[in-house]
Amino acid sequence: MKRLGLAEIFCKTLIVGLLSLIFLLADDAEAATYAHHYSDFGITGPYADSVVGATTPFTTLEGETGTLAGGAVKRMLQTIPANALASPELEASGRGFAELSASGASVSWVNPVDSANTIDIRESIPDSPTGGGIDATLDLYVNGAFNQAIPLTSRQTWVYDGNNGNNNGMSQTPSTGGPHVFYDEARVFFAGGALKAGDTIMLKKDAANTAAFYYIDCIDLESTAPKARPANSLSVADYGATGTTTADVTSAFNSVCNAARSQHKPVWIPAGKYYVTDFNLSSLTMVGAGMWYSTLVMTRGQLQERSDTLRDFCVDATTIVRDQGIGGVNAAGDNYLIERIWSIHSSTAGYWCSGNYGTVHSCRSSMCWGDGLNMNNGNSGNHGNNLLAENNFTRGCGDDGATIYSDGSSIEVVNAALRYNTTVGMFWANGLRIAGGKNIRAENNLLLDDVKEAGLYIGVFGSIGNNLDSSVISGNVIVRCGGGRDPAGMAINASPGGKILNVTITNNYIKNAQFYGILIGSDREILNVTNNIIDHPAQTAIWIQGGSQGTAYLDSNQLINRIPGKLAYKNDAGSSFTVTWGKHNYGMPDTLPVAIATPVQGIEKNTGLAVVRSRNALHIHYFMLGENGSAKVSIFNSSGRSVWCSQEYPSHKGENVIYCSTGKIVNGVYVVKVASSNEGNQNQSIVSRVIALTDHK
Ligand SMILES: [Ca+2]
Repeated sequence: MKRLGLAEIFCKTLIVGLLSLIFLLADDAEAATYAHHYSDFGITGPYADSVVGATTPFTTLEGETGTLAGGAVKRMLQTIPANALASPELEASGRGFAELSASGASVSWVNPVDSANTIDIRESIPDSPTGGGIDATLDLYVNGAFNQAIPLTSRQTWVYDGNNGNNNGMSQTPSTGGPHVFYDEARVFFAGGALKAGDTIMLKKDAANTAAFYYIDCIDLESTAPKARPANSLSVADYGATGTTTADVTSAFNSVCNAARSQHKPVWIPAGKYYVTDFNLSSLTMVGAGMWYSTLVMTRGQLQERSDTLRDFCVDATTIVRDQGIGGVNAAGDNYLIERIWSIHSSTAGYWCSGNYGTVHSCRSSMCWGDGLNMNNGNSGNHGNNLLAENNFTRGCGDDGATIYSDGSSIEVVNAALRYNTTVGMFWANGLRIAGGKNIRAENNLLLDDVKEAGLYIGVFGSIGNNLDSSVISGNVIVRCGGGRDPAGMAINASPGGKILNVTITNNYIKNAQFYGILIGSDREILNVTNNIIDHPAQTAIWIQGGSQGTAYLDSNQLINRIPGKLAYKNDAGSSFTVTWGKHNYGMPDTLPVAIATPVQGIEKNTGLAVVRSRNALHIHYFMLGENGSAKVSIFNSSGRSVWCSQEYPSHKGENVIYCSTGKIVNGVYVVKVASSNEGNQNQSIVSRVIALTDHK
């Protein structure tokens, strides 16, 4: 069997992705500056330089990696809260932040971005005692000199779920209990102009900064410039909207849109802030001066996009809880493009998109109470064909970060893709979710720090969704994900009756899953799971829940950095879920507990000795009980002659591993023996196992 190399697969994916990226960015004069690579997550080898997630024009610096002074405290997630649902650490990017509570406490960084003129601060300040939030400032210094006081608010954070397990509670009353949604973002320009690379940025709690605490999760730094007005455009300023007051200018937007539609001209939104309710936006192009410059503040309704092009502005909303139907972009129709829009504080999805040939590209969603972006078939008879969400960035939203959703009351979603998107810290649902459809793809997405559910979820939308008929999940990187509601880096699950068919899961990297690496739990699945890496899961790497039905083929997957005592694989569904193992898995399933008939002193009787073969080596795992000591491994052929033996290795309590190159060992049957002794114990313990080496070509 020819094994398709990881590098080959990643390169193909990357080339396809980059070609489409270049095409879509052809008119973008603003160069993207920041991309994650697989090497950022400890992936080595020929594909370490491949891009994953969104390439963004901003660079993120974490609060917990800043320089602390004046009594500032670095707070990292130490233990997962008992319910694994909410804490300031759990909701933080990187699971950590800098706390500024003491007067004079500060966090600072060296600016890496040349000509940085904007900063977006992800932060948390306290709620008011009776709920509803407070306002406060935080002082910003540049190179040690006071630069500006940044206004912050907690009016759109701090809701309470009552500790009832619902986990999306929206009570504004602190006495309800179960606080969550701690972080908002403050977006400002640097007063006094752009910073140079190498300048020092400091956030400091001075006497004038009256909040009891400031949790600084991270900052985004960016160099941006206003975009030019398109030729032949109609400006909303000429129809009565100045962008300088909080007066409602919906009528001006209706007027300019009607005129633009009849004259076949684009609408121009000059820099400014415009307070609007839903207006008649359809079949036209609307562009702004950039997402940092032109802002629509939605006080009622959503942007109802129908076969339009929307580009280069921000849609903010005044919502304080979920499901008020305010804010965000609601897209349908044909051939639409939503590009470089920033959706903030919408009460539902940042982007809710159905129709034909719709694209959401290089957009951002922040603090939306619903999905960051949702590509779907609408509800009640709509459809979704050839939908693409690419290179988008979502942080701190309240449902799925990026999702494809096929509602059973509509025509099934066909040909939809999520690729090169980044999601960070979704506070309720999954980082990325595939919920039904046909020819669905999730490729090269970066999914970080999901709070309550899985980093990447594959399934069907509740009891009302279409089956997932075919899907490819490839090249995604999932880090520190899985929570109390769905405890896995990757979860594959559907409600009873839903079917998950023909899913290929390949080349994904699941690192530091907070519970399980991959969780399978459904009543009908057909899975092909190959070339994935599960790195240091907190629990079992692959767990098939009781009651699951289906089949899975697993080959060339790797489990690395397994925590001693945790299982590689567990099938609680028994014969109702059939797993077929290929020959090239590493770390599984052969590291399953190997029963040793007789209790053996010095080596744990229930785990004993396990041998895993990779392409060129044997990985000989053995377990020490009680105390540290030493061990020596020998391999004998079927005639009893030693063909290899190790040195006497110092060995520690728990799991140890010794590697033996198999380059000079021909195929055949061998006996592997480990002789061990604890410190101070002269009695050696010996366990052995018979293995068969066969050709791996
Ligand atoms: Ca952080």
